[in-house]
Amino acid sequence: MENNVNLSEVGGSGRDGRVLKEDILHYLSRQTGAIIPPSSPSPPLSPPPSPSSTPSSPQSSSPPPPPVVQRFTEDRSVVIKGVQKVMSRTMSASLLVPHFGYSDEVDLSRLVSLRRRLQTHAETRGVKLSYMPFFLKALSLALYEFPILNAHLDDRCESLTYKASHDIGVAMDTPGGLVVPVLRGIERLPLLAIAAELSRLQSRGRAGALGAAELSGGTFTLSNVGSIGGTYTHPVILTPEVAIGALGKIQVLPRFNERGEVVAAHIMKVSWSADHRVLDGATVSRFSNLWKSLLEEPASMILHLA
Ligand code: CO6
Repeated sequence: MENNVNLSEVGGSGRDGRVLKEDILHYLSRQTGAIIPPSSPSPPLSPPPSPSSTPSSPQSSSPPPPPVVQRFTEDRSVVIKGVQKVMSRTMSASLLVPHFGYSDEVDLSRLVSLRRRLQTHAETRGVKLSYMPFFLKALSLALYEFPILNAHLDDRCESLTYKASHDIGVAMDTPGGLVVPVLRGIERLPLLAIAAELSRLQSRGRAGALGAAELSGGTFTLSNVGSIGGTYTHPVILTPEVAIGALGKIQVLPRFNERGEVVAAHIMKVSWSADHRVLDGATVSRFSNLWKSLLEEPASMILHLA
């Protein structure tokens, strides 16, 4: 209960398959990517790396060692469970939705310099200010004008519920796999509070400690896969939501300024997917234009301060 572990997913090594404390510890260590203690009852997925390939134990200040590459010398089957099982279930349900995609590029040059200036202010308050809080705040402002994108559609496509609260799921890459914790009521939160909440959820995600309540009830999803790489993608809608956005890597690329000169611009691609049963391309294009304009002229967000 403390760690929100579903006991049916834990193999019991006790008498008659009873789940023991060490089974739970073993299960949690696998969720968090921690090293399984040698006393663990289950065998590892593949043979341990040879001593020559084992990285020496790092000093506390040194960067983490590169991940050990596991080479399989024979076929192995593993049971799909945990985060992967949830992903398989939700993504299969999503494919029943007729998706359409819409993409554009955003010039973040002004945002890059604004964030640089604000970062020190955030740090004095103990908060790490990444780009995500700006992307999320602009998203919330755009959803105010296009509430149909912040809605839930029932299975039979008979009822669309416009959601009052902007509860935004953020795709997160964790040692246990892809999870989507939800930042609730971001329409009411200032940038610093969004940044702090995102950091809190990231730490819980890294520790494999996110509970069902933090992982459900989103009204829209944003995936910043660009923090890893990529440009355009095709994100998959998390039902009952009706749209999702995915962001590519911010790249310095040549672009023309208003005087026709070539300048170095910070360009990010965005890809939206929307449910074509309730949304059309023109609506998503207008919504995307508004989100993009807020990020290209980030000072304009001040106009919307409560
Ligand atoms: N481009 C370039 N650099 C970036 C970007 C982009 N888009 N986004 C963040 N960053 C930088 C960021 O500024 C940090 O650098 P410093 O400021 O110098 O410290 C650095 O990357 C790390 O950022 P961090 O990940 O710590 O924080 P951030 O708030 O930007 O992102 C997060 C939080 C939870 C979104 C992120 O950590 C994460 O997990 N991203 C991966 C999400 C993912 O796996 N998505 C795939 C879902 S499946 O979408 C999908 C359709 C398919 C492809």
